[in-house]
Amino acid sequence: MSKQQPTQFINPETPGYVGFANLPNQVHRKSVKKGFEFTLMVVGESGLGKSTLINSLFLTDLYPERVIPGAAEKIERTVQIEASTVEIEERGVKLRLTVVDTPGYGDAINCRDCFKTIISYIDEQFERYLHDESGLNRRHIIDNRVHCCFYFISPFGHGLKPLDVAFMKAIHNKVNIVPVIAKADTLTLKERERLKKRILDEIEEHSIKIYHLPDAESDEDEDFKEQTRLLKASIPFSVVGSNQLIEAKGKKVRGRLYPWGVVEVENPEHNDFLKLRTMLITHMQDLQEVTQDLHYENFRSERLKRGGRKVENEDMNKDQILLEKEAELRRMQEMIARMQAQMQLQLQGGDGDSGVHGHHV
Ligand SMILES: Nc1nc2c(ncn2[C@@H]2O[C@H](COP(=O)(O)OP(=O)(O)OP(=O)(O)O)[C@@H](O)[C@H]2O)c(=O)[nH]1
Ligand SMILES: [Mg+2]
Repeated sequence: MSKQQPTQFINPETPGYVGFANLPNQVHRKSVKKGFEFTLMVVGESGLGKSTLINSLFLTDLYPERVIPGAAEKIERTVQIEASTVEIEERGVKLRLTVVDTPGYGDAINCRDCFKTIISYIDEQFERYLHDESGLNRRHIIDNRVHCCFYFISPFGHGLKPLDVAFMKAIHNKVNIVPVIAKADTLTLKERERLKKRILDEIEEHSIKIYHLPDAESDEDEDFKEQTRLLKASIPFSVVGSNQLIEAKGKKVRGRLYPWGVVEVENPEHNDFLKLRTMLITHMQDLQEVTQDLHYENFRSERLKRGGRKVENEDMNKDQILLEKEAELRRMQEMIARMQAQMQLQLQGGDGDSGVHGHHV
């Protein structure tokens, strides 16, 4: 890792300071005035630390003085989709952040069901937005569309699993995927680099579309350009999460205590957690724009093609269509049988001395 990284990704002020108020320097003032509405989702195999990470990411971290209900030290297995919304204000800039935690899937081969609820959730938010957008009160639509999805990849495998490939492909036209390697503390630096490369190769090989950070505009300052380059080079971010505050170097830090030392979550030398958060904050607006211009547009045009039929009922519709087709086929077969019978009758009746002797049907 390069020597400059710590200064670039370290939290500048209090531990609870995220830094999105600095956005005016980097993004348009317009959306800063309006405030941001942003939804982040986490998806991946069970036990990879999704719930732990999102707790570290914003919900508890942001309010060190407040007790957040549900953010207990020990996180239980997530069993249903849970969306929590926090409204944060930093230096007059408002952010309404929703974090959608999803139940991790297991090793079962038939995981279509767990895919389905997550995909339906994404579609439902599009659906709701479309509905609100075509309503009368268009000025005050609450945007709950999923703007970004952290896809958790196991550090224990040798790359992507078939399920990862299938899942990412199932959602890549609906949401901005940011791949992350979970539990990076279980990997050596060499192993991390190898796994990162492998995952990127496999993403390419399987034509999985992940979110691409746009290059910094030429008029941005050099620091921001350098930051963007570093962020790009870090994908897939390898992260560590923890809900424990540990004494290290005389202060309390979020970390994981091992016999040989402490892995600090917010130490860029230890893992990419801060890079991931910086990426999210500095690219919040771009993630929103891609959601609107690409994913939502996809959804909308699909809906129009279906003549307004709901996308969320896709599978149900497929079954229904199949049933209808079968019924139609049966009707046609019956019709053909009737026509054949009639032709036979005509043949026998109209051409009496042709010597055809058949039974009347
Ligand atoms: N080594 C290590 N363990 C972690 C890390 N993050 C979380 N864990 C541990 O992994 C276990 C599972 O964490 P969870 O956050 O519940 O995982 P999850 O992905 O939300 O799991 P499901 O809710 O079942 O999908 C817990 O015991 C965590 O303490 C990490 O970065 N490194
Ligand atoms: Mg969980």
